[in-house]
Amino acid sequence: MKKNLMLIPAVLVLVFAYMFITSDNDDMYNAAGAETAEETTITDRTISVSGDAAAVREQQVISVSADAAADVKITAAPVGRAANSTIPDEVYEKIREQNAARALRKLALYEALQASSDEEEEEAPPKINMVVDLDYDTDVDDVVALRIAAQLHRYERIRLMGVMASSAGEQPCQCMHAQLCHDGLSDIPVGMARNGIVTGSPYWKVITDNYFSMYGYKLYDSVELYKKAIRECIANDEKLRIVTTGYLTNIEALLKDPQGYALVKSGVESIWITGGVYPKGYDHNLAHTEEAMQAANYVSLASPVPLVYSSQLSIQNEAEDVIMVGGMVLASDTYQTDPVTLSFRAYEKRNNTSLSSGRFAWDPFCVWAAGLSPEETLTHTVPINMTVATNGWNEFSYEKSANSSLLLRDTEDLAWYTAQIEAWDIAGISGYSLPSYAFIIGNPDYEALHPDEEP
Ligand SMILES: [Ca+2]
Repeated sequence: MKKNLMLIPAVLVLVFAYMFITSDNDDMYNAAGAETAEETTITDRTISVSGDAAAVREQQVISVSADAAADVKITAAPVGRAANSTIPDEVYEKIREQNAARALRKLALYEALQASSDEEEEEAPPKINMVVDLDYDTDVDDVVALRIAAQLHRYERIRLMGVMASSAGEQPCQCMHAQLCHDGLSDIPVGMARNGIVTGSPYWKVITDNYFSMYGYKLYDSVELYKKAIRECIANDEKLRIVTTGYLTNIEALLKDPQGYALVKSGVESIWITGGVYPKGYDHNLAHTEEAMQAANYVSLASPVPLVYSSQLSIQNEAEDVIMVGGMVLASDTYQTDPVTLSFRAYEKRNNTSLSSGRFAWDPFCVWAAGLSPEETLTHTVPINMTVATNGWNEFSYEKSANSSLLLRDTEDLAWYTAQIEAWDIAGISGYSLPSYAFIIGNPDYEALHPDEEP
């Protein structure tokens, strides 16, 4: 079981790596004849399309339909692009062409999967209903975390039912929507903080300027969006998993809402919280302001459902080496137009620093671990209680019967975690050069490195 689950990300990466590597020299899949800015018709088609092809939807920025036996129509979904976009026309055109070619490859893959699914019946892993609640402001690990959530949704491992901002105002909401537009997920609803914490951001403007579109933009009050998502889960006889990478102010407001507490109790499976220093220390998310501290304490004491804390231990070992992510995006983003790249460059400029080897993986690690199985992410939990003292220091204390738990890694091989998370960061995102994919293939195989760990 463990072996099979661990194979999933490896297979996923290999499939996409293979598709990208083989595509560029393969005329069979090349798009031809861009008729309008938004539409490309494939005329030189040599793959066969089954009757279900009309239902196939390229999940990134393309929809695919077969309206005649001989033609496949590729339609680019509207990608936000403000008048003051800094990304040149020819770059957009190249990205669109790559998307069209990728859509055809996806059709081929879809058919191959259809054919193979008749032969062997593999049980699909359960899809997790998820809302991700980000501060998405000063630091860039939130941008990578949102990318991971989008990717897990695109690859049907989670159902991303909404993203929330815990920093105040509509700006972070517009920016998150802009990033989701780039990733082809403009229909994901966005929740604005009711009692958000006022911050600023080096990257809100550049991502919003380039990718914001009103298309699909659905802005809610965060508490209302939480309630909507939970009610939807309950109606389907399912539960919601909440993941936070910022302040807990939205969750506090939800628990204090007249219907919120009961809804959480009956419709939320767990709340995963990025934050905390083990065994004790100062953490930004839990203590940045008086409101943040109060929210952290309130949620830790009042939550009727289990909390899972992803503390600094998740990404850092005893030697204080840290799991870094995002570096591969920077290195392989051919046109330097990915929202992750834009945010990293803006952060570098503001802080006069270099992020070429990535940024600390605090937020992405938590989303990644919450979206996959412990077997796939090599993680486990131990029961724990958490409180925040008036001086802002949090403290974790082990208690066998605690309702909450601390997320821990199974191994100190930090490079393995970086490679896994980065594979999700860039899999199937257009505009990426080949070396990054070759690099992923070249990563050491975990089981080969740890032959004794398998039973
Ligand atoms: Ca954050």
